[in-house]
Amino acid sequence: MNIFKYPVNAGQASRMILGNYFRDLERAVESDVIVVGAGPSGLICAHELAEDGYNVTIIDRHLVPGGGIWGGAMSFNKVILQKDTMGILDKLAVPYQEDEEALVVSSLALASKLIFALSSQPKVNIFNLMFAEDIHCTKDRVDGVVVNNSTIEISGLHVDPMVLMAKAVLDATGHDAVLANLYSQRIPLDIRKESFMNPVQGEEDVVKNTRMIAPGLFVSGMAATNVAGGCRMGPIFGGMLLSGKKAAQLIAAYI
Ligand code: 48F
Repeated sequence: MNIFKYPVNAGQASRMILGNYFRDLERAVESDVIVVGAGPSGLICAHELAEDGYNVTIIDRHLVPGGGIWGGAMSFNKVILQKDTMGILDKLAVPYQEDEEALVVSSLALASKLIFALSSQPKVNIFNLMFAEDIHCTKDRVDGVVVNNSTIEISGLHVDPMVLMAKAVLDATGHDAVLANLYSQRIPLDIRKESFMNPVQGEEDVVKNTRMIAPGLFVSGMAATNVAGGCRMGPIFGGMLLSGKKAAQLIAAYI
């Protein structure tokens, strides 16, 4: 007597995975917005845009989205947020504790709730293990991302990429500001590199520096800090969330 009344065989599983994955990937060929980098600022931006009805594709080069959230500070899995961000945490059902006039959050809870919120959004496609190796431009306007599989990047093999198109692209790649630097290699931008650690200043800087840096190309989070020369801020994450929210507003106004 079998335990499963509806057994799934290997061929079925392969067919369903391929069919469904490539259906999503084909949908992602034309999005409203592509977010490169699934750290806190990119995830929040994608979430806000999807809630406003935009089709969003997020790619991240790592196996697990979440960027720098998971590790907390020095691998101690807590992050700190300003009380001003309580509303965002409540909306995402992220649990927190108040301490010293700030909020203490499990980095595991914050990362997993954000990822869950996005993977449950029908307007969002998330592709992990996919990296941006270049940008697609039409007359200096960024309108796509050149992507490849991360395992190809790791192997060092020469395999040609593909292009995903969008009306706007967000560089949320963190400290490396990958897309801003790729753009600047062709059309120089004023990229200043991030400044010394100063969380109070850095948290203000990251939100203020979230902006469009070239037609169709926006920066958020540490990428915005890196471009504008703002201060580092370490394991305080309120600025990242507000940066993602601001990026979503700017992008929605642009497209
Ligand atoms: O660095 P990251 O978490 O981005 P963020 O939104 O947040 C910064 C904080 O985590 C923390 C901090 C808080 O005060 O300073 O550092 O600015 O996540 C960036 C994501 O981008 C991915 C990378 O794997 C990471 O998950 N990424 C980087 N380069 C590429 C990329 C690329 N070329 N293609 C795809 N993904």
